[in-house]
Amino acid sequence: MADDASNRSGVQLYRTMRRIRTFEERVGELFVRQETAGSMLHLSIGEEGAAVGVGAVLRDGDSFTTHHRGHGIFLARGADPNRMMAEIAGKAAGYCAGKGGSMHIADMALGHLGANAIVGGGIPAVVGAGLSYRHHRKPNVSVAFFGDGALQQGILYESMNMAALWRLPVLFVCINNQYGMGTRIDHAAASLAFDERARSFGLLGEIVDGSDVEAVRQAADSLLAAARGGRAGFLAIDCFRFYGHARMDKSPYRSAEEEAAGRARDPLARQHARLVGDGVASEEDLAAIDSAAAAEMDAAVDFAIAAERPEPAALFRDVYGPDQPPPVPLAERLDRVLGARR
Ligand SMILES: Cc1ncc(C[n+]2csc(CCOP(=O)(O)OP(=O)(O)O)c2C)c(N)n1
Ligand SMILES: [Mg+2]
Repeated sequence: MADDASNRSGVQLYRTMRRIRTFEERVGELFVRQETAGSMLHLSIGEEGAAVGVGAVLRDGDSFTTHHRGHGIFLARGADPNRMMAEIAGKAAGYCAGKGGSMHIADMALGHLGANAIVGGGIPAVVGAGLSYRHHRKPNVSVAFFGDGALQQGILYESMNMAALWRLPVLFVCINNQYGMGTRIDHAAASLAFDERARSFGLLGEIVDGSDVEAVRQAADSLLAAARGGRAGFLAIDCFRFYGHARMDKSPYRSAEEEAAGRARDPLARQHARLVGDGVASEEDLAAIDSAAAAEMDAAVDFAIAAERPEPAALFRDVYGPDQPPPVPLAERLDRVLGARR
């Protein structure tokens, strides 16, 4: 879906953001219905402008990694909501046959090199991907998406240095939602001029308002063009995590005023107002997009709940390398070890 003009149009940006938000609302419902495979779910509601603004200007064949809050990014790159929801439910029809879950989805066909739950953990992989593109003279870029928590991780700076030094087609995208768990960014970083940090490494560096999806798209477009030419870049997208860190977090560390101000920075509401105000779409047009997204994501929940669980025999499939002997299943090993005593 990636690089045609219609994918970049304002209405399409709105549609993708709505699909992401509705998907995540349904993930919340899946959790309440006790149908998710794990208890850790990180929703990116409020951050859709980041995922969609960058996702819309990536091309087929480009690659990316995400942090633990990556549902929206993968959807923006064309993920099938049925397979995603099934993965979150731990079902065999999921992207990783139910083994990855919410925080470890990957799909090489769509360029998703992997979500990673270790803060900063997905960043160095894009340097490797960028090196491979340069080596094989491919026109692609690789993008690392990570949270503001990774700004205080050394691996980011090792990766930024290498990408700049070797002139790799790489973009570092920090989704700054103001919080790393319960710690606000200004309690974690002495300077918030993250673009300057990047420039001091020899990268192009920018900060953009994540509540404005069109501004994110524009900033990402020019940084990606530079990255394809060997000038690596860094983009900090300023936004707000509407809800708690994970499902059980009610954000007791934030005041009601702060939450209200943050939620007023809603990328969907802003794009909605822009499209209607500019006469590009009517209220009815956008309501029709909203209902189509609701129907699509309701169907994804039904699909995930009805899907089959993986066979026990699939436990070790796709986990070990082809030249590694598969581990002996536990029951069999126990039988062997304890057999004599049974
Ligand atoms: C190296 C490491 N340290 C600590 C954690 C625990 N942890 C999980 S998420 C998180 C906060 C991450 O914040 P941020 O990077 O801003 O992403 P966000 O959750 O806001 O999207 C922390 C500290 C971890 N997963 N990995
Ligand atoms: Mg954060």
